[in-house]
Amino acid sequence: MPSKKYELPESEITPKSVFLNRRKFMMGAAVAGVGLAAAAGVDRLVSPGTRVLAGTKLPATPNPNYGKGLKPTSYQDVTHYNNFYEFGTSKSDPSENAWRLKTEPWTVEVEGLVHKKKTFDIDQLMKLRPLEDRVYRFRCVEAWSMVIPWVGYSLSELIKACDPLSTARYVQFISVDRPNQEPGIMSVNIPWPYSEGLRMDEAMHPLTLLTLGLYGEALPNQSGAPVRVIVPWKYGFKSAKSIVKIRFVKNQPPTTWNLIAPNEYGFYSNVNPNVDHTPWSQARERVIGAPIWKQLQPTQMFNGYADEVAGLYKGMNLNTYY
Ligand SMILES: Nc1nc2c(c(=O)[nH]1)N[C@H]1C(S)=C(S)[C@@H](COP(=O)(O)O)O[C@H]1N2
Ligand SMILES: [Mo]
Repeated sequence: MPSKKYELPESEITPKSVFLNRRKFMMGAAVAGVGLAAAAGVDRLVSPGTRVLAGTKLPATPNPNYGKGLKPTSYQDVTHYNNFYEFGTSKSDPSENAWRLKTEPWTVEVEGLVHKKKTFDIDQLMKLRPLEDRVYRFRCVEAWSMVIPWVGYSLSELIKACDPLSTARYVQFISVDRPNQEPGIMSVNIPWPYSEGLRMDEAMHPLTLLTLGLYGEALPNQSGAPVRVIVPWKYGFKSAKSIVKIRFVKNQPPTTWNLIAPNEYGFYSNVNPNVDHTPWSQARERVIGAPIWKQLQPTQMFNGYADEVAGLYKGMNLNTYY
């Protein structure tokens, strides 16, 4: 019996193939790519980072409200084509280097304008709310996209548990900053620690996911272990990895890419085919791992989540608030 690691009795541990079949059953999703992912299980041994906490099966329940008709990108691509500048700027750097990050013990401090300032360890976060499997589109501002089966629950649950003051209008997320474990921090010249932020209503939106896993397992290091945020209607850089602080604030917080290039990367950074960010047009996206004739797809407004989130921006000019 595992001592903590979410106290799954052996009989309830779901092999990846079962996880995938269950999803197929739930949503009638196509499985071609998914079968490949299951077969690629051996590749996980390539990245030492995926062996720390990753691989721990999580007792998550599929949430059929998300991901209908989407086919997950292979586990191999999801975990070997990454952006995580703390480990270097190339797509393979995170899977090669992120094993250096010590993800246990880990705490997330909730601070700022809240009634209940709290420090959560990962075990507490795992148990705060029931874990869900949610399949989301994921869109990077570099004009590529994936479909990723995340594990977590709505960030709103954590926010409610901390009871923010009415003066808290924004939430800031701060990533871990350990030069001795994250080689990119010394070699990549951007303002560390990585910082991101959301308006309170965006953070409270049910789609915004406090993310602890993917493909039914605890997050591999290169994917932002042990905990990150996923905001599926925004460009990928809004989804901060390996977070150690959640801070409630009055004013719009500084965010990494906005500090680096404010003309290109706005605070909102909602996926929008009509607003370009040089050097990339955002009108189309390259679907990672798709067959060649389906690789180039039109970008969808709010990454396909317009029905859910367009109301958050009613009356705002999205060319100004990019
Ligand atoms: N701390 C931190 N978070 C980060 C980044 C980063 O460099 N550091 N990169 C962002 C970008 S640009 C993208 S596209 C996504 C990539 O997430 P993935 O590698 O899990 O697909 O993480 C985002 N979160
Ligand atoms: Mo990105």
